[in-house]
Amino acid sequence: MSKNNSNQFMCGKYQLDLAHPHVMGIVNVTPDSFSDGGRYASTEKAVAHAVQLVADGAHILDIGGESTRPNATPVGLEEELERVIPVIERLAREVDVPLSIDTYKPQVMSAAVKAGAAIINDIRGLQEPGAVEVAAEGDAGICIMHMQGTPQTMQQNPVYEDVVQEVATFLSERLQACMAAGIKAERIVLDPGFGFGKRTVHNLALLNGLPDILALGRPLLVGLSRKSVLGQIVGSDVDQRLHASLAASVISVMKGGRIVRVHDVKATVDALKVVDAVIHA
Ligand code: 9MG
Repeated sequence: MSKNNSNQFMCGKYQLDLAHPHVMGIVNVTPDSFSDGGRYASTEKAVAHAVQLVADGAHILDIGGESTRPNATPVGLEEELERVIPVIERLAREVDVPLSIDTYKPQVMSAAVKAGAAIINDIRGLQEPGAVEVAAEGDAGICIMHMQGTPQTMQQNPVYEDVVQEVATFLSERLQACMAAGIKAERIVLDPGFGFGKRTVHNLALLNGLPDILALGRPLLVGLSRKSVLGQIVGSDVDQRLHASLAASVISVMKGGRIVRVHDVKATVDALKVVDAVIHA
């Protein structure tokens, strides 16, 4: 145990010491409509990608079957289960890092945990009916994220009077609700939800305000990788945002973030080794 218990993150059979930054690699499981192999091919592709991310140094893998991009088309329950469960079952056998399920649907959370997921990453902060109860049943870690609106509406007209205060209040209320349902604080990390119902000005205020959110007492997960806020600052397309994403990860950790959710694992791991060395010098 480290001296500071608030840095410990309990997730299934894992205990992560978030005194050191951790990199969460993104694994999107989306069907490859151009492949003859159909479902099998998309499972194989996702598993191979995930195994590579672990080889690149990922400490956690986040597996999602429904895009959370603005205006993304929602995916039905059965389709989402068919996408993510075979991937989680395979990875639970093939890698030894915590697997996170990116979903807001309680049925997917439940099936994913049975299949071997150790973390539930919910962009809706466990607000769907039944979600808190499912999360409370087992010992999975939980990521509670803030979002204004839904992925279909969130970027239409996000408005805040004080974005840092409002996000902190929401996360504090959801933290209390989870703890009231029996989920121990050690199982919870908080996430301001960059890009989810936020304009550039809101995202930048939140990045500067991470210490205020950290004051809620739980470690912070931050996801800025390749997001449009970086594109707006740098003026680059989504596939040209590596350098901006690295800068965002470094700043996030310097400001108190402890898990960064990224596409480019190898480069991020190296960059954060430098940050970690400075923090602990
Ligand atoms: C699924 N997903 C996409 N972006 C994310 C972010 O910033 N945080 C978390 N927790 N999940 C995200």
